[in-house]
Amino acid sequence: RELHVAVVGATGAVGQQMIKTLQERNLPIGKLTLLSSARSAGKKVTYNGEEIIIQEAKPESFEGVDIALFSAGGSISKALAPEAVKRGAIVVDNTSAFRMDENVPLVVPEVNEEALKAHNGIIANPNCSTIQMVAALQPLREKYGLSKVIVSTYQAVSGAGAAAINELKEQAQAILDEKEFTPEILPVGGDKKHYQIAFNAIPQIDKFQDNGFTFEEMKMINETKKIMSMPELPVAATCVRLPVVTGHSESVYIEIENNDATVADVKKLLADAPGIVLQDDPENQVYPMPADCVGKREVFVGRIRKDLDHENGFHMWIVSDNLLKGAAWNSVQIAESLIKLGLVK
Ligand code: 11C
Repeated sequence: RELHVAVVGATGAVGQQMIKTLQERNLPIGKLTLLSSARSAGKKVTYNGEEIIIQEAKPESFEGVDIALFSAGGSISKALAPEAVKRGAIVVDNTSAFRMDENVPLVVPEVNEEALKAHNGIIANPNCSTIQMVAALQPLREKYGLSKVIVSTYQAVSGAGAAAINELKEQAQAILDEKEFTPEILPVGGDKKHYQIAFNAIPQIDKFQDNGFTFEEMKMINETKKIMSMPELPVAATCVRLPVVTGHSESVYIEIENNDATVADVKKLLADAPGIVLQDDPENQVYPMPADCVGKREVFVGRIRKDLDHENGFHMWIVSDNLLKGAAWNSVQIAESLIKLGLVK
């Protein structure tokens, strides 16, 4: 049967990619409802040649909706996701509001699609930097076992939303024009200080926690353990914002349990893994870069090498479009998995 799908946060950086991804994929959509905060309501979006007016999201907006994709910020998800579920919708939520709730599956289909079967109406889409990392680590974990993960990220400004993209562009232009400017958004809209992002690197994404890690770093740590069902896995993260518009990059060090695996074995495994593209040919200077990943749904892996001191240690470089696999595409992929598994009534 044809489904009624809603997108909440339709005007945001992720919401726009959700609409585009729905258009590109073959979900049986009979009706698409586009919702947003009151501020953006009234705008028009063209979907499959038809003009749709974005409406303000309210509890009643979800009457008759089968699947609701939320990406309008944690407070809107907290207020409206339960309302959507009450009205019979399955919610795929792209905010951090419900991710660590034990009744909510946190899903990357290549890793833990089966977890969808235990859903109670809400499914959480993980943080973008977590998704691309676990998608690449899962095949290694399955074949060789995984005993440690240390990641440093190089994250794009679009992860912080459309306003942060504008901030980067305006600052870059101001610097080229030798004009003054005042940083207003990055590293975090809600924090006390704001810093220049153009021609800079900021080692803070989201707010600091009491343990000295930022919330983004804690998301990578806690979400990785939950998605992989490995609560004891040692994971450490350092998250850095770069003046890149789209495409998160990650330098990842892992230790595996098996000590016979060669670099060639790891490359072959990743080259054959679902959703992964191996781009690894140092002789010809082939490796993933964010500029090449924009608009692509896959996770790109390269620079695979064995640690020089630890025989079970490997280093790699993982890049993906943070708005697609990191957000919109993973959410739509979850919707596709729900349909495939017969979980949409
Ligand atoms: C960033 N990873 O790049 C963040 C954006 O928890 O879904 C995603 C925030 C989230 O700023």
